Amino acid sequence: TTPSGQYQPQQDVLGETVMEQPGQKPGAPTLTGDEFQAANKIYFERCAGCHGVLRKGATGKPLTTDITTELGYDYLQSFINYGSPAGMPNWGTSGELSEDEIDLMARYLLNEPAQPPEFGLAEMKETWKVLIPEDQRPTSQQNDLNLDNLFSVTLRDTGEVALIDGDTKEIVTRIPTGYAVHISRISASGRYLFVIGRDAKINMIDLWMETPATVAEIKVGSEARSVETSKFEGFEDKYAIAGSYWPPQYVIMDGATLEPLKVVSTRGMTYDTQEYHPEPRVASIVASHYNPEFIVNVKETGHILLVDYSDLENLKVTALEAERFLHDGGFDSSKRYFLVAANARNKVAVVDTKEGKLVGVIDTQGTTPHPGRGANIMHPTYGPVWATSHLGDEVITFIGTDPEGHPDQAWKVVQTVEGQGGGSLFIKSHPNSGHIYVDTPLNPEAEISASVAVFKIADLANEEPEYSVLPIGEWSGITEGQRRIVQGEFNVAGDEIWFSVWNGKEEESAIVIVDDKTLELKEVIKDPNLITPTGKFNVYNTRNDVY
Ligand code: DHE
Repeated sequence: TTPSGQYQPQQDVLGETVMEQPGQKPGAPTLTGDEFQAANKIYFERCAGCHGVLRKGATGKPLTTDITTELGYDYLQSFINYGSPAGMPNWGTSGELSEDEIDLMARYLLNEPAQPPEFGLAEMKETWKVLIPEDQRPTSQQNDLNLDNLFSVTLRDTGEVALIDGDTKEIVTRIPTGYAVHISRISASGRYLFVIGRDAKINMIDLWMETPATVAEIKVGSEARSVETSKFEGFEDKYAIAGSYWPPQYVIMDGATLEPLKVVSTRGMTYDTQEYHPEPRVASIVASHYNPEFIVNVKETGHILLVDYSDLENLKVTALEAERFLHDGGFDSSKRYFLVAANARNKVAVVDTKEGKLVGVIDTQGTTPHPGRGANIMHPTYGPVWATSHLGDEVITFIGTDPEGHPDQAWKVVQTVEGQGGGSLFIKSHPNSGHIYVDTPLNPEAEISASVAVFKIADLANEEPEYSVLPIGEWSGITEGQRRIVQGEFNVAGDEIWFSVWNGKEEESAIVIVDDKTLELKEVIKDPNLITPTGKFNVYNTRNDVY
C-alpha cells in the first residue's frame, strides 16, 4: 500500500475507471480513478501538511472548492508551477512535479476533497503488532553503544531511521519505519525510542537489544506528526501519546507495548469565535516534568490541552485558550514553561506547566515563527531567554523566560536580530555552547539554503550583532542538487553540532559535523544509505529536553 492507501477513490458500481466524486461540482474536470488516486497521493505527501486534509488551510491558504473555482484552472496551474514568496514551494520550476502532475493537481483541486476514513480504537488495534513481547526482551543493555550519544536520524524518502553512533559516527543500523518520519522521542528511562511517520505509523524501538530493532508498532490514523512519552516521576515509560492530523485526535498508548488505550477527538470549537472546526489537527506534544500531563497543541482551534494521564478512565483535560495555528515549540531552560509558535498568527504562546496556566501570548515581531523546539541561552544582558527564527523573514526573536530573576523582561521580546534571510526552520543552542545556530533550508537563494548563520552569544550585547556564515553545503563536498541544510542537533557533550545536507532522493546527501568551539568542519558522514536525512535526535538531549 502507498502512504495514501487510506484514500480510496470511489469507483462506480461497474468498477469503471471514470469516477464520480462525492459532491462533484457541475463543470469541474473529471478525473479517472487512477488519476484521483495519484492526485490524492501527491496531495497527501506534498500539500496536506500546510493546507489540511479537508483543505481548510493553516500554514497554507484554504483550497476549498468555493475558492479554487473562483481562482480557476490557469491560476492554480501556474501557482503550483511557480510557487510564491509567501512560502508556497515552486513545485514545477524546482523539478519536483512534472507538467502532467501539475495539470492533474490543478484539476484535482477543482473537485471536492475526498474525506479519508475515521480511525478509532478498533482500526488502530487491527494495525497494532507487538513483535517482541516484554518478557522476551533483554533485561539489560546487550550492546556496548554509548546510548546517551546515539542519534536517531530520519531518512525521509526511504521510510527509515538510521541510528548513528555519536562517538564513532558510524551507522549502527537502519530501521524500516513509516513514511517520512517526522520526529523521534525517547522514553524517560532512555531505553525506548519512538518514531512517527507522516502516515501515522509508530515504531517503538528497543535500544537495549544487541542490534536495536522495532518491538511494537501501530498506525494511529492516516496523517500524523507527533509522538511523546510520559516523563513525570512515577510514570516513567508508562504511557506514549501520538497526535494526528487525520483524523484530528490523539491517542494514549501503553508505554511498553503501544496498545491503544484512549482515543480522544480534537474536533470542536475555535477558542476565539467559538465556531465548529471539523479538522483541528494535533501539532506538537510535549510531556510535562511538573505534572502527570501531556501538553497537546491543537492547531486550528488554538487550544493548548493539558491532558492528565494519571487516571485514563476519568480523563481530565484542561483547555487553555492560546492562539490559532499552534505548531512547534519547546521548554525554557527550567523546563517549567513551554513556548509554542502560533505560526500563522506571528505569535508565541507560553504555558506555565507547573500551575497549568497560560502566562502570555507574545507577538514575535517577525513573520511565521518556526522554532522547532527553540533555543535557550544565557543572554549577556537579559539573562535566560528562549529564541525562535522565522519562516517568513530574517528576524530572530529573543524572549525573556526568567520571571524571578528578570521580572521586567519575562514573556516579552527583549531583542530581535537579523539573520541570513527567511526560510528558517530551526534554531539551536546547547547549555555548554557559546553560540546560536540558525538554518535557512527553505530560502529561495541556493547559497543561503546551503549555509547556516551562527551568532556568538556574547555578541548579543550589541544591538546589531554580526554573524558568521558556515558553508555547510560546500563543506559536505557535494556539488549536485539543492543541498538544503536543515536542523542542527548537538551531541551529548554539547561540543559539536550536526547538520543534515538534505538533497533530492536521487542525489547524494550527508551529515556535516561542526566543532562548536572553533566553528570549523569536524567531520562529514557520507554513506550510500544516507538518503535524504532530515531530523536528527540525540538520545540524551531529546530525552532531557536539552536545547
Ligand atoms: Fe515538521 C517538527 C509539522 C514540514 C522536519 N513538524 C514538527 C512538529 C510539527 C510539524 C507539528 C512538532 C512535533 C512535536 O514537537 O511534537 N512539519 C510539520 C508540518 O505540518 C509541515 C509544515 C508540512 C508537512 O507536510 O509536514 C512540516 N518538517 C517539515 C519538513 O518539510 C521537514 C523539514 C522535513 C520533513 O520531515 O518532511 C520537517 N519537523 C521536522 C523536524 C522536526 C519537526 C526535524 C523536529 C525538530 C526538533 O528539533 O524537535
